[in-house]
Amino acid sequence: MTTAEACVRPDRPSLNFHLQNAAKVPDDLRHLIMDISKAAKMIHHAIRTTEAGLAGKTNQFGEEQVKLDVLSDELIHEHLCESGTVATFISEERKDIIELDPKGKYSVAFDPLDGSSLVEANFAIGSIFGIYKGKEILGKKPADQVAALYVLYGPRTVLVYSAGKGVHEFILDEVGEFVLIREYLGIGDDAKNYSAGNLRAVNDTPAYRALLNQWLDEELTLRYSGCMVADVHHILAKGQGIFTNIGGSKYPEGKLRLIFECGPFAYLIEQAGGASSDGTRSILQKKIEKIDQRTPIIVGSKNEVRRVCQVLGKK
Ligand code: AFP
Repeated sequence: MTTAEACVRPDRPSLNFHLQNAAKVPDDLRHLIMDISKAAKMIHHAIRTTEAGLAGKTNQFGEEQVKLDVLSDELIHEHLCESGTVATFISEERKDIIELDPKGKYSVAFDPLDGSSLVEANFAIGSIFGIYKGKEILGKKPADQVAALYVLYGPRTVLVYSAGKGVHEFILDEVGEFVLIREYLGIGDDAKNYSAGNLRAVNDTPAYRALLNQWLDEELTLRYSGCMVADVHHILAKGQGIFTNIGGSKYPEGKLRLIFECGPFAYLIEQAGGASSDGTRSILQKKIEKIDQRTPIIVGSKNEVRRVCQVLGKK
């Protein structure tokens, strides 16, 4: 005799279980996210075992690459190949769009190691991924992402994803599994913490200086590490906060790139009930024109994003 038994939800659901049963993503997208998570486990290990020296190469933007940048990029490349679901990918460490599998349903944009200049200081660093349907990312908007995720390699390694049904956080446990620690992360409308990047811009953008003074006067708490993954994760973890990286003379559009950093974070933050803006409209609605496109970004608690846009608008 055979009896049918439904799978019960484990106390600590794995990423795979969650993707299948809570987010209910299509199987091929689940495989892709699981393969990305495998690459992240390798990067987690590499960070702990690789000497933090320079690789002596430069990336497409002429920036020096550290060994871990190169390694992380290669590990992700290998795992995207293995997934058999990826038509093309774009990495912040490469200058071209890479074609993988013509039958692949998805395209992936990623920053393999955000905050790599912090490696030698042993600060938290991360990897960021935006996943799109189809072969093309250029011409689309970050709103077209079908999923976005990041992995934060800090004192603990966590993975945070959204596939359009809330934002969920997993921790890498002692047996190498990503297990759920928090589901449906939410962001309150008001910010108590601020995280202000590209501060060199205050010299030629008086409104940015005015904004900083306002935060100082109001005694908001500064939380800024120099790694966007860690700084935006702080907002999601605390359920409030504001992150800015806006333009000045050195980086007229701010320092951060639409496709690799701002797009995925705008998707995650808006999924959690927060807001994103370039000063005038949601980051999710910006057309992706080129690989190295930068954009000013203001993300986090809704009321604070609105207020920052107003202050910055008064140039
Ligand atoms: P690196 O990957 O070169 O370390 O840059 C990290 C980063 O792109 C981003 O994660 C930070 O938010 C930003 O740079 C910080 O730069 P500034 O504080 O100079 O604006």
